[in-house]
Amino acid sequence: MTRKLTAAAPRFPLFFLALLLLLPGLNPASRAQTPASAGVQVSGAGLAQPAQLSPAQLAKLPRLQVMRPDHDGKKRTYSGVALYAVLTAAGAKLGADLPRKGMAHYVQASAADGYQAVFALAELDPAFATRTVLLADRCDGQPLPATAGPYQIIVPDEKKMGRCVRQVQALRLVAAQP
Ligand SMILES: Nc1nc2c(c(=O)[nH]1)N[C@H]1C(S)=C(S)[C@@H](COP(=O)(O)O)O[C@H]1N2
Ligand SMILES: [Mo]
Repeated sequence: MTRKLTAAAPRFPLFFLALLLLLPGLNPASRAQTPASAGVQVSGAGLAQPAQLSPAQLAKLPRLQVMRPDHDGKKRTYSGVALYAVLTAAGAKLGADLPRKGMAHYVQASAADGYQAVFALAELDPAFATRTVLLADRCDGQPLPATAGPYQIIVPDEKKMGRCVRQVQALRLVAAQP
């Protein structure tokens, strides 16, 4: 009888702790990052305050297609919106509205797993670039797999895929420091 009680007692606090972790606000794992379904956050230089673009807001931007091989060399057609259009939709001041015409600004993209890549702002600006860097949400007509989506940056003609950031959560506009 006594044995039974001592064995059960330590389980109780653990049970309640497990219950508390089910509450999203108290669970460190769910607080660490915005859920992917929340869309994409745009912040930094040129913005009065950070903007959280919802999937519905992103869906309203003009859609474009980009063809490139995937990591296995298979030719794929990605579709989505221009990364530059995402910045504009967030209300970011860009180009000539930035110090030094934005020539020393870059966009730092961050993913759910902490992976990051940067793009010079001019690389994304249609007034400069001859290619479109995409915030894709579809590949060959299908929504991106959970491991890549809901949003992946697609750089059309780059030989390696290192800057094709999967599971993009945030874009930050940064001015290079002198
Ligand atoms: N979020 C995230 N995106 C990422 C990476 C990563 O580690 N995390 N690796 C990059 C690299 S180095 C490559 S080659 C491709 C690989 O894409 P794949 O895993 O879809 O083949 O994703 C790129 N995007
Ligand atoms: Mo890579």
